[in-house]
Amino acid sequence: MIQAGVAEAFNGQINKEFYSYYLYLAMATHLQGRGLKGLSALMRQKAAEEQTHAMKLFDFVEARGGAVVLAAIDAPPATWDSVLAAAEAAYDHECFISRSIDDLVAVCRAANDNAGETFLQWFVTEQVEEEETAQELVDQLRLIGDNGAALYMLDRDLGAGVATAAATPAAT
Ligand code: OFO
Repeated sequence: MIQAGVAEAFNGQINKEFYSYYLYLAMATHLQGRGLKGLSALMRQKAAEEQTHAMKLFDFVEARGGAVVLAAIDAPPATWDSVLAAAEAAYDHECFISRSIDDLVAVCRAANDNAGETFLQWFVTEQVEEEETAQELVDQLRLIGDNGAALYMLDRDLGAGVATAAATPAAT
């Protein structure tokens, strides 16, 4: 049985993951509106991942007899000044989520909740990858600068990558 205070902290993280879902969806539609279909598809893919993160936490709280309480999800921004600004916002958000996961691990440790702490290790590892991929996109966009042709090619390549990933069955 999960302790009430630990469940409350997990509920806070569930809300943040759903906010992440909203944030990436907002970026997806913003980028679609700028004609960047590949980047938009990448953000949609990330949004879908965030939904699975939220549901992993949701299922964990339920499995341990805790109460899942869904709070209101804040509205994300609707626009960004540039593609780079959106990518930087995504990177900053992932760093924020990493700190939040660390805080949640600390809550589990303080409550001597070994199941919670062990479960969260997946998220700790996932955040390393999430920060890295977000940083890579920022780096690529900084290199591209104002070069429209290079942005076109990056967008095309990212779109192809998302399509390939969608067509490839997940490893079991
Ligand atoms: Fe973007 O990461 Fe969830 O946790």
